[in-house]
Amino acid sequence: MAKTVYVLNGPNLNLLGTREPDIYGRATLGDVEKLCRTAAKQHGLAVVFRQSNHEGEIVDWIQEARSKKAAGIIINPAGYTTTSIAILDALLAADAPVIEVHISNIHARESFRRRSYISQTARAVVCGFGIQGYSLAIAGLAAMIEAKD
Ligand code: DHK
Repeated sequence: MAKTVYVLNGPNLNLLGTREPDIYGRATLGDVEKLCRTAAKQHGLAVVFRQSNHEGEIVDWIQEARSKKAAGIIINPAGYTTTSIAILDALLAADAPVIEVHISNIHARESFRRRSYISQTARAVVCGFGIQGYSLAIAGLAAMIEAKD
C-alpha cells in the first residue's frame, strides 16, 4: 500500500488566488492540491490534503497523521508559524519527518514572519518558490522516506 503524506495548510490559505496576489500569486488552493497530488503520484505516495483557519483543528490533524502512521507531514502553518506552540508540540510528537513550506520568501518580508516555532521541528524549510514549493517539498520528503527504507 502507498505511504501517505499529510499536506496541511493554515489560516487564510483558503483565499489563495484572490488574497494579496502580488505576494501569493493567482493560483488557488485547489491548484495547490492538484499540484500536490500530481507530485505525490510521481513518487508513489498518497496524499491527505487539508486547510483550516483553526489552530485546534490543525493540531487534531497532526495527531491523526501520527495515529495513522503517516510517512511525513508537509505544513504551511501560515499565520500560526510565529505563534503556535500547540502546533509545534503536536509536530514534535508526530514521529514523522516534517517539512515547513511558505509560498512567499518570509525572509524578505516583515521581520516578525521569520521567527518560526515550526522550524524547530522541521527537517527542511521551503520558502519563496510560490506554490511550486509544495512539489519541491513532496520530492524532498519522498527522498527522505526512501533513504530511511
Ligand atoms: C502564508 C501566510 O499566511 C503568512 O502568515 C506567512 C505564508 C507566509 C506563505 O508565504 O505561504 O507569513
